[in-house]
Amino acid sequence: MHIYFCGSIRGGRDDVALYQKIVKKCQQYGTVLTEHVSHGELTEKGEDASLEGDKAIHDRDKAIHDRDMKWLEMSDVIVAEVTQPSLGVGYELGRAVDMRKKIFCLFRPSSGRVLSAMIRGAEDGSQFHVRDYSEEEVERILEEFFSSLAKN
Ligand code: 6IA
Repeated sequence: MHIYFCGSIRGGRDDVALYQKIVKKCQQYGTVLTEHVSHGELTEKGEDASLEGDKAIHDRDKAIHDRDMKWLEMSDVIVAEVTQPSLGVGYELGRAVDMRKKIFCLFRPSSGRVLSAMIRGAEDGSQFHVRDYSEEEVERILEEFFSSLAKN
């Protein structure tokens, strides 16, 4: 199984340790195409943009976008940690809905945030799922999700 993990990068890296936990758990069930999203050394700024020209930045970002869209097409399941708001994650989820992919969003109410209505409201009981959780239960919740997939 190919799994596409979504987590905030330029939206902020506060939850990167949790992304690592999620990716590690997902790897028990398949190949995580976007493992780098959980890498601690990937910061929201990335390479020093001041050393690059506009064209270089555009070319690099286009390459990232196009590669990610290819991976999204290839994936069987999308797992997204959506607590830290991220334009990129929202975009990926919208594209994944359009591709009719199976989507599992994880949100932590303990963050004090309120999840976007465009994510919460996309829940449809079959392809798009949103699950509120706390960090201690993340592994169990992923186990439940992947075993429910095996039954369908
Ligand atoms: O808007 P965000 O950056 O928070 O979007 C994060 C989401 O977009 C993740 O789920 C990734 O799949 C995707 N994404 C965004 N940036 C990258 C990236 N490099 N490499 C791969 N996927 C990405 C950005 C490096 C940059 C900080 C120099």
